[in-house]
Order: sequence, then C-alpha cells, then structure tokens
Amino acid sequence: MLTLLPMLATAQSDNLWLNFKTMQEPYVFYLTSKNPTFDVIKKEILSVVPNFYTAKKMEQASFVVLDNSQNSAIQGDGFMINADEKNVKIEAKTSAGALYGVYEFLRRRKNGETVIKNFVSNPAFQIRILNHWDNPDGSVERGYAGKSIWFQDGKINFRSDIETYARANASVGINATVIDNVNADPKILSSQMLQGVKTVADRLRPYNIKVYLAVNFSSPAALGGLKTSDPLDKDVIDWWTKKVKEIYTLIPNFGGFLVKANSEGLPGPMDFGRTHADGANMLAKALKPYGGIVMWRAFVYNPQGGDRAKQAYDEFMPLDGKFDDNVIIQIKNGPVDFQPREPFSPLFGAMKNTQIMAELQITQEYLGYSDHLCYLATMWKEFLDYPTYHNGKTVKETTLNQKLTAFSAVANTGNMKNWCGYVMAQSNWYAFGRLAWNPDLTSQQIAKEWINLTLTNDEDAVKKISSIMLRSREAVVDYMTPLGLHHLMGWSDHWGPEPWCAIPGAREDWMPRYYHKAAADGLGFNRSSTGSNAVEQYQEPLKSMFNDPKLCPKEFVLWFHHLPWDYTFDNGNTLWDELVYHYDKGVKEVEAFQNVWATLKGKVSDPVFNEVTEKLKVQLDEAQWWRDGCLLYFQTFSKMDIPFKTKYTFEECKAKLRTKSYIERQKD
Ligand code: GCW
Repeated sequence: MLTLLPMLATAQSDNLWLNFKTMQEPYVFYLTSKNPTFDVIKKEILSVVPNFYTAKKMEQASFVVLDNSQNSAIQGDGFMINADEKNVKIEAKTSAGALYGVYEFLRRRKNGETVIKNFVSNPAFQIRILNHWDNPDGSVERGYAGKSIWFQDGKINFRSDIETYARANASVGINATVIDNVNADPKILSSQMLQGVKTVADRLRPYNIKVYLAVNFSSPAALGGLKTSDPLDKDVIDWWTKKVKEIYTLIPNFGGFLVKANSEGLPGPMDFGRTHADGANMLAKALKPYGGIVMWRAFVYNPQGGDRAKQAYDEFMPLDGKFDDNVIIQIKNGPVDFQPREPFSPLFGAMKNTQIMAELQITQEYLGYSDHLCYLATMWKEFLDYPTYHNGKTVKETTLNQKLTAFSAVANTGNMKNWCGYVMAQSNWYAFGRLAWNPDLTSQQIAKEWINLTLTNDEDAVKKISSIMLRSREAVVDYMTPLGLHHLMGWSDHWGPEPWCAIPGAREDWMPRYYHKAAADGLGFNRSSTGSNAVEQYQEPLKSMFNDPKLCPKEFVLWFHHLPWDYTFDNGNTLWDELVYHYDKGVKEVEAFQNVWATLKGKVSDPVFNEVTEKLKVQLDEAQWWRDGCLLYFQTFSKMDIPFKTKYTFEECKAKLRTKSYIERQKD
C-alpha cells in the first residue's frame, strides 16, 4: 500500500486533469439520447459511479442527462446543472452540451462542490481550437514534449491513448483541432493521408471535436501537378473544389482549412500577383457548400517591409471588408511573435468589417520550453481584457461581436507520457480551453480548478501553488525581456539569451539587435512618431499614451522607445537601474518559488514534487543565465555597474547556448 501511492500519482499526472472523484451514492440514471456522444457520457459517469442503475422513465431517475432541453437560457452547446447529494440533472440542447455539462459536474464534484443550483454556462467562442505544429515525419515544430501525437514516418499514426486527449479537450470545451503544422506539407492533402485523417476525425467525433487541416497554398502545383496555384486560375479552383469534395466524402464534419501564406518563405496568392483576400476567398468558396471555413493567418512580415511590428496591420487593413463570410483572420496576440510580453496586435478592433480571431501559443517557444514554470492565463487575460478604444471594446470583445467566432492556440502536446513535457505545462492547455469557453474566468479561478483536479485539494497547498503560478509569467518576463524588450533569444532554437547574436548574411529582422537596438546612446526600439511610428496603428488615447515615454506603461517602454541609459523614471531610477532591478527580480522570484515549493513535500504526490523540484532548479539556472547574459551584454554599451556578482561570465553565457536544453536531453 505504501508504494502504491506514488505510483498512482504518476499515473495521475499522465492522466492530465481527468482524475475525477468516485461517487459512492447510488444513482438511477436516465440518459435521453443514444449516440456516440452519449456513449462517452455513460462511460465517464460509469467510471466514477460504481452503484449504477438505469431507469426506463425520467421520473424514476435520480441522475438525468438530457439534450432536448427547452430552457431558453441555454444557448448553443451550453448546459444547465442542478445537483445535490441525491439528485443530479444536467440539461442541454445538444449532445455536445450534455457532455460539457457532465464534465463540469464531474469537475465540481471533484473540487468538493455538491450543491449546484440552476448553473447555466454557454460557450463564448463558437470554435475553440488547438493548432498542432506537427509534421508528417513525426517531428513537432516548437514542440517540447517529444514527437508528434498524430504522425509518424509520413503517415497518420496517433497515440494509442488518444482518447485521453479527446477527453481532456472535451472536458474544457475545446471542440476543434488542426492536426498539422501551419508550415504545411502539401502531402497532407494526398488521398492516402486523408484516409488517415479520417481515422482521426472518427475517433474525435464522439467528443464533439472537429478536425481541420493546415494546407499549403501551392498544393495544386506541388501535389496536383498543375502548372500554377494562382487562386484565380480555373484549373486551380477546380482542383481545390475536387479536393474539398474528397475530404467531405471521407469526413462529413470536417472543419476547414488553416492557411499560412506569403509568410516566412511559404507560398501564397501574392506569388501570383493576387491578394490575401483572393486566396482566402477562393478556398472559402470551395468549402462553403459543406459549411467549412478558412482561418487565414495575419502573421506576415518581410525584411523589406519596415518595422516588423507594423507589417500585418499595413498588409491587412486595406483588405478590411474584402473577405467572404466563412473566412476568419487569425491574428497572433502581439504584433511580433508570441514574446513573453507584447502589446496587443493593433489589428484587434481596427478591422471592423472582417471576422477576426486570436492565436495564442501554449507551447513555450519563447518562454523556457517545457522546463520553466510559466502559467499563461495571466498573460492571456492581460491580452483579452486590454481596451482597444475602438468603439469602447476590449480585445476580447472585438473578437466576440461577429457572426463567426473563434479562439485558437498552438498546442504543447507530444508523445511524452505526460503529454506536455512538464506537469505544470499541462495547466496552460487547461487554461486555454477554459478561457475559450469563458474568457471572463479569472486566472486565479482557473489555477485553483486545475490544481484541485491535477495536484491536490489541500487548501494551504492550493494557495501556495496558485501564488507561484500567478506570479510565474511576470517572473519570466523579468528575467528574459523586461520593460518591453523582446526577441532577445537564441538564434533559431529560441532557447536562452542571445542579444549579441550576429549571423553573417542572415535576415536582419531575425536578429535580436533589430529589436533591442542597444548602443552607446541607449536601448529600445523607437516606434514613436519620431521613429517607425507604429504607435499610429493604435486608437487614441493609446496612441498618445504609447507615444510618450512618460505616459507609456513601463512594461512597454522599450517596445515603443529608444531611451538613454541614464533616462530617469518617475521613481528616480535610471533605465539601467530598472533593467538591473527587473532582471534580478525575475531570478529572485524563481528562488522564492523554490522556497515555497520545498514546503509542499507530502502535500502533492512524490513524483510531482520531485519533477517540479528538478525543473525549478533548471529554471533558476536558466533565469540566472538570462539575467547575466543580457546584463553583461548591455553593459558593454551602458558602461554602468552591475551591483552584484553574476553567476556566469559573459563568455560562459555564450558557451552555454551551444549546449542542449534540459528538455532536449530528456528526449535523448
Ligand atoms: O514563431 C515563429 C516560429 C515558427 C512558426 C512561426 C509561425 C510555424 O518560430 O516556428 O512556424 O512563428 O507562427 O508561423
């Protein structure tokens, strides 16, 4: 018995947050429908209710799940729960809604709630979608949890426990998934591959998860052998029309396409003198008869286009209003690229006649991989709740007030047993789903739910863990890129600090110096009206606020301004003082996390305790590396003092970059 506990616990975190509580109460069940989704419902309930009887009539039952509710408060795949110790009623208008209601009920029971009165919950975004950057060869772009969960050696070969993935998603309301990388291989649309995609779609359908595919814009030429992929060419249109028909014949509930076009070397309509709208609308027309949609990415920039942060806006604003009604423009939260902190992309709110959606990143490409504890709900809430000042709307509201609504994020899954490479990284997958369902939930609330479901119910432990989680993102910002700095990371692998990076002949906009502009006269990118004037893309009063270093929120000051090293802030600190303070504060926070975590032995399972202890050591070391590397490099310009002894020398910081990250070593 003694050895059983840790073993059980290991299994628990591999089981994500699906550790529901066994209910000893005897229940008499009545389920309204018989279909694959209700089979899932039955299986979930049976797994936690050993004393199970079925009723022939609803009146005789004490546990009712119905999908034919007439209640007008319930919308779409929403649900209502009424429950106490003896009776449970979960009602919805769709089977999917019933499933979501059951998961909510199981979660609440697990977290100690028994009495639930008239609780209604409706999904905020219609499409709540994960983007997997998985390649047919089985590798995962920016994946830190092993290999693909979908592909192997050029074929579909999904994880044998893919049901856990489906359940995890359904349990938080995620209802869609793009299984392949946006850097799409034309092969994804081959007939052989589509047969495999069908098997994925069949497995996920009972959980109300639709499959989408990222497609390569030059597929007609690259795969179909046509002479061109020009979106206005008749043969090209025919090719896509036939391909879409083939897909829907195999997968009747197929969701649609995600497209990265004319971005980072990928083909697109502009190769043929056409616009993004021409390209997106052509695909949209092929999908329209089947109810499919196109998610067209706004992640575009090129080295000749001036300030990278301005380019998506410059390219897409002239197309506002030109997209079909089954096209939605997918915009990364920030104008550059998933940095630890960016202001929101100015396209939110500005595109008034085009449907738009946000793309977040769960996988920690720029946030320490799956080695750093960095709970992202706080970052996503900061983004969602930011006022755009366009018609008084927040970012969230700009993406909700339209016919088609969606919310997406790049997944952090892989074939490692625990799915995400780190138990703490699982919380971000969970948080994304919860926010897609209800963006008004607080980061605290989501953290608490997840800790209860995954780690412990001990109140004191929950408080401590949640305080670490809630502070963790700010700590990462502090030790990596404080005060609006961005893109200081290692060349190509994006691991570790490399503000000094200088690759001969490489694209300037891929080099950190393009972003930090460190020089004898100061630090930061001048995006004010005296510089690139990116501030112009924001609505007043944001524009004036960002434009003035005295008014600009300190966390964005070096994003929008190039300031002298001795620039003085209101608190009397110079820019250099503030930099040193923030970099060191980030490190001190990780030390504080370690101290708190050390008190949790026995409060969480041993494997979890050990895993987090081990990873926090790695995180502390890498935080020190970031602090030292950045400060020692910036010091070569500022010539000012670092008031403490660094752990690493500048030479050591550079040498460390050529070693392997901890998570990479785990994969060996
Ligand atoms: O952040 C960059 C990544 C690329 C990625 C690209 C994108 C899929 O470094 O790996 O490619 O963004 O979002 O398209």
